[in-house]
Parts: sequence; structure tokens; C-alpha cells
Amino acid sequence: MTSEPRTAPGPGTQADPDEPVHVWSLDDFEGLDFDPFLHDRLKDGRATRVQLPFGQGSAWLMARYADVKAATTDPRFSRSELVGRSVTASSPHAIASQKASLNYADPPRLNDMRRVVARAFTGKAMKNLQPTVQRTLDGLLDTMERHGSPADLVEHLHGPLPLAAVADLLGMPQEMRADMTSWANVAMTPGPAPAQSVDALKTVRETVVALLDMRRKKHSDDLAGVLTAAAEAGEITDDEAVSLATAILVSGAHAVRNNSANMVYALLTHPQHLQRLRAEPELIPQAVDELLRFIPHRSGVGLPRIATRDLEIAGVTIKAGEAVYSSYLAANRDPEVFPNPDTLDFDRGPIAHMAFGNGPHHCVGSMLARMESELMLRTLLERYPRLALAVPPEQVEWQRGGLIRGPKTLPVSW
Ligand code: FLV
Repeated sequence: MTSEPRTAPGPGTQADPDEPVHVWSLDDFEGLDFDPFLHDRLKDGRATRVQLPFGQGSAWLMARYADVKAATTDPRFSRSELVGRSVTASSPHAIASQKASLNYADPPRLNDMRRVVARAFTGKAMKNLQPTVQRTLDGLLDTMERHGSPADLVEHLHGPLPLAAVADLLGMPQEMRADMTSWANVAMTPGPAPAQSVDALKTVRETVVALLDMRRKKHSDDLAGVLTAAAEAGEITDDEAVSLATAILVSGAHAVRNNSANMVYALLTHPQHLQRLRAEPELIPQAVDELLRFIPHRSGVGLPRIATRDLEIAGVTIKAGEAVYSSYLAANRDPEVFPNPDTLDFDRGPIAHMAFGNGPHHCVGSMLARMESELMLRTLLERYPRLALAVPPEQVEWQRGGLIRGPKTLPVSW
């Protein structure tokens, strides 16, 4: 494979010259195929050095569940130390604002920002949002039926529903939503067209600035209102409010679009699992959790953490200033934690997967993502007893060069 160890460390590092560097080329994969590079790293049994396609030098990679858990909860690692540093990366540029985002914050500032956002993501808020999401979902499927079978589920459901859900949560008026899905998707595919990704992020940001300006004039209790009020009260800065809303909009629209489409693809290519969910729909919440564990949600890895001192972890010595990546995908396939990890199994025990990350940066939107995915699966199963792929599975086309993986289109018949 492409992961032959090189003995020379990349430029710009003072890495131990005896520590091999595994070159991670981030190939595009078909379907839900798991990146063999990560299977290999799980077999290493300790942290190893990796070099990604963008940026300089090399970094450490945590793959095993226990190592990912240790690295993502250890306060000796910092995200704010990343600001201004060039680290080997999956993306040519930062997606989140380095100046004011959750992603680059450490506790206690991180917790202050999360506390504000959490006001809009409570169980009660999700319960209130659920009927609106269901109404949107029903309307989208009505439109798909008027189009007629076969139809593309990405176009009719997985694209528009998650965007509508986060836009409703934010309180974004309909006229500001036009083209927002394509902007989010272009922003999250930076490899092949970096300039377009930067432009798209700018456009989303400008829309968010306009929305928050509206809320300053007229208060409301949606997320835009919560963020504006927190900024006016001095709990967070104006830049932080914009960055939080942008991240929730882009991640909420793009990540759920792809992940929920992958879920439906997984079910349509696992007919026994699909049949079982039809017979036992009360299993849908635990099936969604197992699908979250099983689906390789992204290509490569997200943001690393910087060691603030020399430390021993995951079988290696890490020096102050070195970067450490954690692969939640690999952790979710660790055979020591999940027996037969490459098998989709709705009867697994209660061990927590890490599809939403771990530790102080754990996804703020996980409850919304779960709610949307459960509603989509339940409604598709109820409405379409004969739902099937309209093409052979190997003819489904997959996105290329994106950070998050998913089908370009998902043609189905019913
Ligand atoms: O790191 C990821 C991530 C970060 C984030 O702030 C929002 C996201 O939706 C994601 C994501 O979907 C996958 C990641 O690996």
C-alpha cells in the first residue's frame, strides 16, 4: 500500500530519526470501504508518526481506542497552541476560524463558549424542533413522490433536510438559505479547489454576520438570538458568535447530509439489517448508533493537538511542541473494544463509540444529528416498504477529494 514507512523525518521536524514516518496519501474510497492505512495503524499497537498530503513535517497518530481516549482527554495537549503553526494536515487550509472558534480553544475558554451553544441544543430544544423537522421531511418526500420513482435521495432528502434543520435551529429566514447547501459542500471539499473552498466559507460567514445583525435589532430565542444575546452580555466576542454559528451551519448541513446518506446506503446494502429494522423499528436508535460507529465518516483526520510538555503516552515519548492526531474512525474499529469491528451489528453492548469525538471537544450537535438520522430512517422505512437502490451498489458514485465522505447521488426506487 501507500503506507510504506520512510526512515527520514519530513522537513521542519526534529523527530527521532529512527522513528519511521508512514505516508498517508488519503486516497478516495468506494462505498463504505475502510481506509486500509488505519487498519495498519491499529495493528502497530502504539502511536506512530504520519505525514499527510498538506503542510509541513510529520505528526503522531493515535489509532487505538484507549490511546485516542487518553490523548483527547489529557490537558497536557492543547488546541490553542495550534494557532499560527504549520502542521502536516488533511486539508490545505483551516476550515474553522483560528481566531475565535471552538475547535482552536482549550478549557476553560472552550467551556465558556460551549455553555452558550448548549442553551440551544438542550433535550427540550430538540423535542421542540422535532415536529418541524418531521414536517420538512414529509414535505420533501411528497415532492420526491411527485418526481416519481426512481429518484436521488441526496437531492430530495439528505441535502435539504439537514440544512433546513440547522437553519431552523439558528432561526435563519428562508431567503437567506438559497444555495447554502452547495456553499457548505464546496467549503468542505478544499483539496481539489482550495480557492473555491475559501470563497464559499467567506460567503457562509457573510450570511451569518447578516443574520446576527438582524438579531441585534430584533431579539428571539433561536440559536442566532442566543449567540447575539451572549455577545451583547460579553460572555463571548462578536467574532466567536459568528464563528460558532458558521461552524454549526456548515457542519450541520454537510456532515449530516453525508452521514445520513451513508446510513441509508449501508442499510440498502445490508438487506438483513434492513429487514430487521422494519420488523423491530424500536431498534432504530441503537441501529443509528451502530451505523455511526461503522460508517467511515471522513477522509484522513481533523485537527491535531499540540503537546505542551514532554510526555509518555500510547507507548511513545512525545516532545513538547509536537502535534498529535487522533483517529476516531480507527478507534471505532479497534478489535480490542469492538469484536469483529468491520461487521455491522445492531446487538453490540453499551460501549460508547467515538463518531462524535471525545473529551472537551465532543460534538455539540450530536443530539440534533441523532434526531435527524432517526427521523429519516423511521420515515423512509414507514413510507417505502420496497425501498431499494435503483442501480447496482458498485454504480453508486462517491464524492472525491472531500474531507467528509458520502455518495454524490443515491438513486433509489420504491
Ligand atoms: O473533526 C470533525 C468535525 C469537526 C467539526 O467541528 C464539525 C464536524 O462536523 C466534524 C466532522 O463531521 C468530522 C470530523 O472529523
